[in-house]
Amino acid sequence: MSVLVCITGRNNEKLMAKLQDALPDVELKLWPHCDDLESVKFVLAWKAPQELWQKLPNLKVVQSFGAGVDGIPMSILPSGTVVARIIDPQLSDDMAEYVLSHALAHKLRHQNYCAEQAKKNWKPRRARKGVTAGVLGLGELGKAVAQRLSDNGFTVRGWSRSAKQLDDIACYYGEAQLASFASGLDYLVCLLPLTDSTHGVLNRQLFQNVSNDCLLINVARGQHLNEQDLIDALNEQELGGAVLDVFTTEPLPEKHVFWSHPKVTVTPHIAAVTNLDTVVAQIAGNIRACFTGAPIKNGVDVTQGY
Ligand code: NDP
Ligand code: OXD
Repeated sequence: MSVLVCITGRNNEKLMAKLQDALPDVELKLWPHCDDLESVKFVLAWKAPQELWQKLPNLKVVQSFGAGVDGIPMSILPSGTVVARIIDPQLSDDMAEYVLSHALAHKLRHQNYCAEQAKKNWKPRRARKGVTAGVLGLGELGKAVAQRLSDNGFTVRGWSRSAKQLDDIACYYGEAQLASFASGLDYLVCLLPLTDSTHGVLNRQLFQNVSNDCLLINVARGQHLNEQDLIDALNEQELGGAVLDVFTTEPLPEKHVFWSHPKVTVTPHIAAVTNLDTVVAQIAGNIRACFTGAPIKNGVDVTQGY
């Protein structure tokens, strides 16, 4: 059995060294240096090229290098392949901090004061009053974000696929409750996985339910957002602003309107970055489990796509 690491767009030297330290007896191959794809049973993947997946007839486990699994085309994997992802309290904590910091910055009008400073304008204003925040997705990250916002004085709602009961969070679920969930929100955070059902969920219809001063924070995937709907909603004062960490095309193209829109804050997909020190043991554990037939941890439901 062989293990293939196929992570593109980053330098994998440290990861390979740490994984090899954790698994001294295992031969790890790093894409594209693998001439025997037929023997591969375990793939650690992130932004793997599409052509790879067709060439792995004996695949048993795909481990995402991140929390999301949308880059793994589950429908074409050999039947029975287990797909696992990263679940890490540090990732949830980082995400909660990112969202809270941007929500507070909007409340306290930090961006306005930066713009006023550039013009040498002394223009004091009160903080924004609205504190109702809604989190789309109440999974590992969404729950942590909802709790952090609630702990910091926000009134929080959450929306998920199945019904939930959480302390301090008003829980909504399913399509039928989406409009009530969104009604009058001052902050709208997206932490849904990208699936056929969530693609394009951040659209004009949803924006028309929230308050006109609402801050959208998209930290899930770029494809959740209808970009033109966002620009129209911002330009027509239907939304107060947007913080975007994820984009349909990453890196965000130089000419993209988001870079210079006065109501948009762009960050380069850094809201919660997979931490080598905390995840290597988790990944190595799943590689060992694949060898021994033990249960794989943090598997997703391949029929639901998350
Ligand atoms: P989880 O799988 O733990 O949670 C997903 C949540 O979304 C669940 O509450 C689920 O509902 C809900 N959901 C799924 N489909 C629907 C639907 N059709 N309608 C309503 N709710 C739905 O995911 P995580 O919290 O771990 O991660 C969320 C996403 O965050 C990742 O998929 C990834 O894209 C993104 N991410 C971004 C990062 C960044 O740096 N920007 C870093 C890490 C992740 P239910 O509970 O009922 O199943
Ligand atoms: C992830 C991400 O899914 O970084 O982990 O986006």
